[in-house]
Amino acid sequence: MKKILTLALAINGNKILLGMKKRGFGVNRWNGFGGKVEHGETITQGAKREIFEECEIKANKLQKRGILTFIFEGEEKELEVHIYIIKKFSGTPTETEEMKPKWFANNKIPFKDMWPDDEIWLPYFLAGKKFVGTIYFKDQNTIKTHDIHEVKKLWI
Ligand code: 8OG
Repeated sequence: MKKILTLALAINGNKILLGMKKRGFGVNRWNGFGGKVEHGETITQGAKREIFEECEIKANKLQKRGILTFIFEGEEKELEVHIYIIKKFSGTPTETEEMKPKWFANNKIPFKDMWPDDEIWLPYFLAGKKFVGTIYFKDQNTIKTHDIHEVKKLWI
């Protein structure tokens, strides 16, 4: 069973916008904004809806940068996460019930309080590259293996 999710991050100069997840999957970790795509919406529409729900900014321009599949040992579900950069937005990132947004300098990204895979793919993201790959988790804190590589184009 495969679930489609979104994840969106904004960059401003040498800063990146993350949010502290206050509840649910990935609680107490800094992450981009996103969640499950709902029936009847496109993946990009789902990304925009989640960004607004989680930090009250309106994403006017998104660009897809990566597609990662997360597989957890012993679990049937697979997560296919579509990763976007928010190229233009209006409004001010605002704390909601789900996320507390904060800008971080690119050289002070709080990796120890993030999903362990972020250290692997964020360098591609920050370098403006597109990427695809699969991450196999032993549990939510431990990666077993991974295979991520740069691509010239994303087809979906
Ligand atoms: O709707 P929900 O809060 O469950 O969505 C989960 C969010 O977390 C969604 O934006 C996708 C994101 N996410 C995962 N796994 C991972 C991961 O391993 N790393 C990062 N950075 N984000 C993840 O579901």
